[in-house]
Amino acid sequence: MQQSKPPRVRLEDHPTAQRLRSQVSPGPPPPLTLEELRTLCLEAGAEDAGAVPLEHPELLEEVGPVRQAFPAARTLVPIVLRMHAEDVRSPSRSVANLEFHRTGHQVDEIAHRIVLALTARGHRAINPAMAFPMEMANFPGRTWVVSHKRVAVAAQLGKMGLHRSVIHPRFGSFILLGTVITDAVVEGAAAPLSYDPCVSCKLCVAACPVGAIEPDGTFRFSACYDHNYREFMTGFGDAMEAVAESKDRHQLRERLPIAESASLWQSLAYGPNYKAAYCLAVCPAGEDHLGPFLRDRPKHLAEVVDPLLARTEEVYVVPGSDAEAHVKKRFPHKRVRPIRSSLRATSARGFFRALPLVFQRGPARGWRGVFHFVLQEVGAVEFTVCIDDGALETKPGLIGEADVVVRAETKTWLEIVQQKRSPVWAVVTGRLKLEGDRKLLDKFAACFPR
Ligand code: B12
Ligand code: SF4
Repeated sequence: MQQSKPPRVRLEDHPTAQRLRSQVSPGPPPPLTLEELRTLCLEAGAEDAGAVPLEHPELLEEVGPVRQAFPAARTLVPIVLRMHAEDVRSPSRSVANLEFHRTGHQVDEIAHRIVLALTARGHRAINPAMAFPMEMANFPGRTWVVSHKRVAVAAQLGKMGLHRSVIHPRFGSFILLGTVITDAVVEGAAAPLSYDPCVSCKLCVAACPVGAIEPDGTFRFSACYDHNYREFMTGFGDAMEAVAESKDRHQLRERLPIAESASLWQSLAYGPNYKAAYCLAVCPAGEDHLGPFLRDRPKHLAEVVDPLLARTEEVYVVPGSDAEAHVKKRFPHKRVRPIRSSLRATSARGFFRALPLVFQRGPARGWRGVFHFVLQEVGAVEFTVCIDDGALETKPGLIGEADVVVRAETKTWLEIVQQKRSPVWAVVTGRLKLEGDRKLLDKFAACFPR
């Protein structure tokens, strides 16, 4: 028998709507003072906290992604949690990784408590992840909702260290960060930090196995990403490709030794594990850590830095990269593990944006070339790349006189870059049009090894 549907209630007649309409509207909550907000955060478990309006001039790049996640956003509330330094410094990386995970989970929990406390006071708020999960549909572009480092620095909680992590004046480098995004208006601003906690000792430069931190502050993104993040998304992709390309289990084991797949399993089961983070481990900055370093620097070197330098370990590098040259020269006792980079562009603009992230200074030294790219998608995407004795400059549009002009469909060009298609095939079939010195294009390719 067919059941008759109950009659639909109009919104005006709905009992919930009627009850709510009969109540007096609470009106907007009063603004919070910075001190009230800090107290709320500290009570929730944060060890330091601040607030900064979304319109802060240092946060321009954050506005789009933050509003995308929370259109009502007005204020960003950075929080700081301490890690236990001895754990992070242990040469047994499982100990360090446990501490990263423990503190990371706490950041997410505490940020959530702050969101609930703000909600109870009538403010709307969300807490994006400390790290993961991220917006992987945007990969390999920006996948994070908010840059916790930028927010913490803008709110005067610390300064960016030479190692490109934030150093807190008291807790030093042993911190993880979170950010609550709220529609609350916060009155008051923190006084600017009067000094930089980084003491310029450059131990982070010396300790990084892949040379990701240069003494002048340049951060080699791909070096850190390829090695330290081996068991995150990019290394996992490379491991899957090894499975696909191996003809049998013996060949697979040459590319993915048993200890590595066990380690990958551990990361998948218990949360991804970093391979290094030595830049944070060796850092003596911050009131809580500088004392022992000042009193006995050789002891710090012997007990903290040297054991990490002396570790025999796999170091994951793309063949032809600066990282490969660095590990071979500085750490001959570490084992070089050649891998394929999974940082691969999927659009012309992505290719252009990724160039500074995967650029290698070594193969770019001693020559100069200007390259014009005209890649066809829906319309043409044009950009100029100038390589000049180890330096890279990229600009939108076709600027200056080119030594080489590249014209192709974006799809064809990306397939050549990813070694799916040969450039000779593409030229012969008319899919790739090259003008100028082709040898320079080989030099160009060497600066972006895959
Ligand atoms: C992307 C990212 C990375 C990248 C890039 C690191 C970097 N220096 O920015 C990689 C994978 C290499 C990385 C490594 C690590 N990270 Co990380 N990472 C992030 C993330 C998601 C965003 C960083 C960010 O704001 N970048 C933008 C600007 C502000 O950074 P920048 O230094 O000016 O820019 C450099 C790179 O980001 C890159 N870049 C710039 N634009 C773009 C765009 C795209 C699409 C990409 C992919 C990269 C990129 O090039 C720049 C120059 O080299 C944050 C979490 C979050 N949601 O904020 C954690 C975060 C920065 N990471 C953190 C940590 C702890 C680490 C590691 C120590 C992990 C570990 N245990 O080994 C290492 C340290 C490496 C180092 N010396 O920086 C902490 C830092 C805490 C602190 N004290 O500041 C954060 C804040 C996580 C957290 N919630 O606490 N990380
Ligand atoms: S290790 Fe030394 S140079 Fe590097 S960030 Fe820390 S204090 Fe600065």
